[in-house]
Amino acid sequence: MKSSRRLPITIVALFVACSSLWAGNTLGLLPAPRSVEIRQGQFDFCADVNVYTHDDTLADYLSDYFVVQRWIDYSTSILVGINPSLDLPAEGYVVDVKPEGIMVSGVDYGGAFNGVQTLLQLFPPEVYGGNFRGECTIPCLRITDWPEYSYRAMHLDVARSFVPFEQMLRYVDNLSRHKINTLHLHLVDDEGWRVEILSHPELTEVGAWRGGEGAPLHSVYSHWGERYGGYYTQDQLRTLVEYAEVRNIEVIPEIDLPGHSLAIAKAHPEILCPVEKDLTLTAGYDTSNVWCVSREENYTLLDDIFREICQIFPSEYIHIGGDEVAMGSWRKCPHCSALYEREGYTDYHQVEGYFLNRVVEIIGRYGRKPAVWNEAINGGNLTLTARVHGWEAGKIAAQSAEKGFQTVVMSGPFFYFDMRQSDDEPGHNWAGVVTTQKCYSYRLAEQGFSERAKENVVGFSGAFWTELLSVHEEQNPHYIDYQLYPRVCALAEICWMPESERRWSDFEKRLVNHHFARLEAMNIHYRKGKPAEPDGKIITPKMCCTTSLPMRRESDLDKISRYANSYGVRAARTCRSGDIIAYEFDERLPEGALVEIVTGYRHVTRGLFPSGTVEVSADGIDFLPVGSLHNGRANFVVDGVVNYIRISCTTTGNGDPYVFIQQPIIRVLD
Ligand code: TNX
Repeated sequence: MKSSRRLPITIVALFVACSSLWAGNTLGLLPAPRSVEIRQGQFDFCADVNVYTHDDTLADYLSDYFVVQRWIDYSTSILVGINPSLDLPAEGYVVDVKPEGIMVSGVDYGGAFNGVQTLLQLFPPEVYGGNFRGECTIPCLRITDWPEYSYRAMHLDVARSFVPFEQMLRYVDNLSRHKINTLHLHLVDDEGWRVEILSHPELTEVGAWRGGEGAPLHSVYSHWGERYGGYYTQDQLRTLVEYAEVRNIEVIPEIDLPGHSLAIAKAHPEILCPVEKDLTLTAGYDTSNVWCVSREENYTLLDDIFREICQIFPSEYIHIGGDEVAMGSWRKCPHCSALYEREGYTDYHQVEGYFLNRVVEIIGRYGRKPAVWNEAINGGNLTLTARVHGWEAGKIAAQSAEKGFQTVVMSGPFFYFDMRQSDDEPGHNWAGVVTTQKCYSYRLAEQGFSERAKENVVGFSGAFWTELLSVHEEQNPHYIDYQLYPRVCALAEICWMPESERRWSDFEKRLVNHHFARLEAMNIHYRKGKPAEPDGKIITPKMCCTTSLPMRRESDLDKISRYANSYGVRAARTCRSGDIIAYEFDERLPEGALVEIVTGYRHVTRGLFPSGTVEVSADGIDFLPVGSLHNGRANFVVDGVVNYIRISCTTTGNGDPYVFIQQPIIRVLD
């Protein structure tokens, strides 16, 4: 919700806007504050400056950065306090710098915390190294500031890739430095159940791990054939909640329902609809992931789960999912289709609405409100108390707000930081290339929001889905930082600054000239710019691609043979051990050429050969191994006569009912 209390200073808004833009640039504050008045003189900071705050939590937090006194006396020159009588909206603060000292006052805890973040930005970046002992001068000034939106979030998917606990704390810490105040924690999905539920230990015993001997959950995305996963104990999650609270961040847990539930279904297959399944295309692996709506015992299990979730997380809202539900099983289920008839529904989205309303009732018993993904409102029967997260492209978020739902804007093409940042970089691609500038450019009216709908926007959220994290971390242990920063900086400002005052050119100057040095000092491995192209040039020698796999359309293989489909083409079933993909060239490949072999999608490691060998041959009879597949891929350098390349699969099943076939990329140095 927009900050409702308006300050008397709106009369001088124009002056304030100008001074804020100007001063923002000199000081490089990010997000830019509402108003900065620069005054005569300066405050000299040196090693014996003492900091005092009456708030013990803040004192602990500040002691990471400064020498903090536990008493106040004549030597105190930086004072941080909470003053509820300040005439400021929630989370607002004032920073007053005078020659004799600095006063940071927040209207509430969040305000004081935000003020501290601004204070830190007035120091040289080394302040982020901790225990700052340097000398510096800070110009006398008065900053008055408050956020435009009360919901300023980043999301983190810990299901697809397991994010170690310590890394999660670091994630929170760095967000808090950007005045982000919410962590939306996506705790469970098809690929993992990551929260300990004491009354149901089987959920993590089975659902927290995938791959390895006899595991009910198959390998996916990375670590093929190995046991991979992990979960958080309730104690850890409570520690996270406290750690985040100190940093003015609320953790909102998400249990994604009724779809995306393969991990729990592996522990409790009875939660699924009792329908016949044809598993030939997946070599026997059942990927059904939607809860049966009509099975009453399901709601008892859900009650057990949410009772504990609500004990761990004190947040007002609990996210209950609602996205991408494959409704086919409900149509086939005798009980769910009977429910459909009985309720007089006209659309299966209403069945989803029914299920989610039951879950709303459950969390309501524990005093909580529901948050959902935007599809949840498609049936028209979901309770209006739900807060809706608009993630799909286009006018989806606007429609939710127009219908009267409190709405969080997290539209994929602007705020999905799992998307790539240029064509050739790692990342998802379904929402296009998401640059920092693209994120910064989001404007509500341009995205279909009416004045009325704007009133229902509670804020913005970036998303970080982690299908690709565990794969890319192998090469780049700083993949999270690379994907988040500086896009989070843009998000932070969108959440903080009124839309009418945002200027990309001004933001970019502050980012590059001031904030990059801070990110550096925070030890964030942010993206510094477009990476260099690989050396050499790509050639497309005449070739014919064949496979032992049945194709959906035989003609698709011709496209691969002509290097005419860089997206890949789809075979009609999963892989089996012994499957072959082969490329036969008219002429031998140039000596020294670098060949990149990919099975599966290009950007996403799915639909691939989980393991296999790559061999080459001069005559198509005698083959020599040149590599084995890792995450469905292999590279080799042409050494000798190569007229044939053959990829042989050594695993049956890849979790999907298909394999994607790609053209090889052959690169020669100039
Ligand atoms: C869509 S966003 C999803 C996620 C994926 C994401 C990848 C949403 C509610 N569903 O399950 O991880 O795209 O970008």
